[in-house]
Amino acid sequence: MPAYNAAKTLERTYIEIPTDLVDEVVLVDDCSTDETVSLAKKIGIKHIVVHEKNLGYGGNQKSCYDYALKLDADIVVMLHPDYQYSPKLIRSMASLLSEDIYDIVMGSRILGKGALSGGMPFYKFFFNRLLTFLENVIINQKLSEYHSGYRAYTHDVLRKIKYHKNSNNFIFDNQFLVQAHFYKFRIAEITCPTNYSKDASSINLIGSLMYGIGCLITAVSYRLHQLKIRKSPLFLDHFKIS
Ligand SMILES: Nc1nc2c(ncn2[C@@H]2O[C@H](COP(=O)(O)OP(=O)(O)OP(=O)(O)O)[C@@H](O)[C@H]2O)c(=O)[nH]1
Ligand SMILES: [Mg+2]
Repeated sequence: MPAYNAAKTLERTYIEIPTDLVDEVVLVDDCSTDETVSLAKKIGIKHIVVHEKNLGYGGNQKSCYDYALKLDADIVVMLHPDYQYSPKLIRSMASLLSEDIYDIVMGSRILGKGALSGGMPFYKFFFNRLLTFLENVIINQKLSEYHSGYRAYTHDVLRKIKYHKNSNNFIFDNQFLVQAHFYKFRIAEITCPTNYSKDASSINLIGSLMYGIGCLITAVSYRLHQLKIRKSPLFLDHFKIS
């Protein structure tokens, strides 16, 4: 769980995690100014990493995955601690990976009809659809959305993708997905309800704009790299000069 000021929703999220299936819960606190860390200790989360300064959503995930790899996890599920995504889907997501049908599972808010009724602001919905369309065309994929924060990865995916090269900001998730496509990992999507309650954290308008531009830059970088026109450090391992 990448956490930032998640005290209002952390416990609600944590108690819904299926503990019969999940071996370890890791929380990385990104220098929250609320009670996130003391609450995490109180409710019994064993693995807590605290950043001394705020690195951002991507920087937080880097620490999460480093820690998960140190624990030698087979399957790693990123779950936002703001109760935006239901922890009850972990079982379904993990089973697609454990059966070796897929390498990555995305919880998609766009498959199905729940995004707007779940409270997603209309402008986020609109740009989600537009960016998804453009990204699918540019990178030649067929995903229902690239912007969900509910994801499960196998150990191999986290070993292969050099995520430390990615941004420390929100664009991290998008870069990761395009890298996954580059390395030809098998990506599944399952439908997932979303909950934009007043307690859930949400990226602001400026952040959303920067994110949108970053998505397009990432997709175009991928295409240029693949065509061997311009190298991108995101995929550098695989760049071969012909
Ligand atoms: N905003 C923010 N969130 C962080 C940071 N580090 C970790 N997070 C966590 O990352 C999660 C995602 O942040 P949100 O602001 O909700 O962004 P989002 O869910 O991708 O976007 P929305 O769909 O608009 O909610 C939250 O659960 C935060 O607790 C940080 O530096 N800033
Ligand atoms: Mg959110």
